[in-house]
Amino acid sequence: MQDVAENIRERRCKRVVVMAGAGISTPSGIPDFRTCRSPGSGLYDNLQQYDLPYAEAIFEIGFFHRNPNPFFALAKELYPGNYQPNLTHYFVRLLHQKGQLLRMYTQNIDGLERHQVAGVPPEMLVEAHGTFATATCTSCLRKYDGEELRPEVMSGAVPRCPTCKGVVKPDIVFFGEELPLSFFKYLTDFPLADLLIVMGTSLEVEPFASLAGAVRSSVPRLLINRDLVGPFAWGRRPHDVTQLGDVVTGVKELVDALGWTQELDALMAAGNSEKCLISENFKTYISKFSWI
Ligand code: CNA
Repeated sequence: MQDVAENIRERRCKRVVVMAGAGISTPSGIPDFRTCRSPGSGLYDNLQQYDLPYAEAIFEIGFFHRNPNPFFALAKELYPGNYQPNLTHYFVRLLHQKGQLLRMYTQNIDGLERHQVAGVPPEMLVEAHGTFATATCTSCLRKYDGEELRPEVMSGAVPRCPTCKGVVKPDIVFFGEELPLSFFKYLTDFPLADLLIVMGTSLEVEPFASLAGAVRSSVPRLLINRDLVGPFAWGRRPHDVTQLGDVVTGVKELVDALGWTQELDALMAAGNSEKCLISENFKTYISKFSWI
């Protein structure tokens, strides 16, 4: 870890690729699939009432066409605005601000990395499994902004296209659907990368998982995760580094070793106060209508 930190600090690594999964958002309060599978998790318990044959059915396109209700129960929970980014998301933004991020590849659909949230610009981010920010009618293919669906999703209804009455599906990639074109940026990014950071993922979902093997064999790969996963468990390379345990603690250690702690704290504080300012402005705006 110290060597990795030194390489970043001394700017020997200037094309860092980050691969992330649900584990970076559990500290923000969003359960990952593992937690979802275990009874006792709020999300899992919520989904029980929908009688899913198995947890992953919620992301199967065939199941969705038969019964979209469980997916929209999850969508209501995960819709942008319900959760806040944590230190791991801001670390990626800081890496970008330092000019050392080549790209972040995330499997997450919570949007916490995004420009409007943790501040990773769109061109730096590949949301490999899609996003709630846009949506498409499953019948006439009309495009929608995610915000247009918010009232229906939040009221627990299945959003319908006003034109054809088809179900409008957020642009989340379901099992059995094509990955977004942006995913294929990996073809040029990974051979260029000089460091790969993998965090908060079980590396079980393909084709995303295989990207971990797409960097050159001389390139160091750093895993920050609760457990050993993918090639870190079965195909270690000489330059691989693993930091096992809580992801926030692991990233914090890296940030401390980099000497970036103050900058990261400032970035997070600014992010939080921006949100407070927005909500204060909103409160002021709303108070003007208090006579209603
Ligand atoms: P996963 O299969 O649930 O694996 C998560 C990994 O993160 C596991 O190895 C955990 O041990 C590890 N982990 C969880 N919390 C922590 C923590 N605090 N510190 C360290 N390690 C931790 O999730 P993947 O992302 O690998 O699987 C891909 C699926 C999950 C994608 O298709 C996602 O769309 C889907 N998913 C996304 C979200 C989200 O957007 N936040 C939530 C749940 C599921």
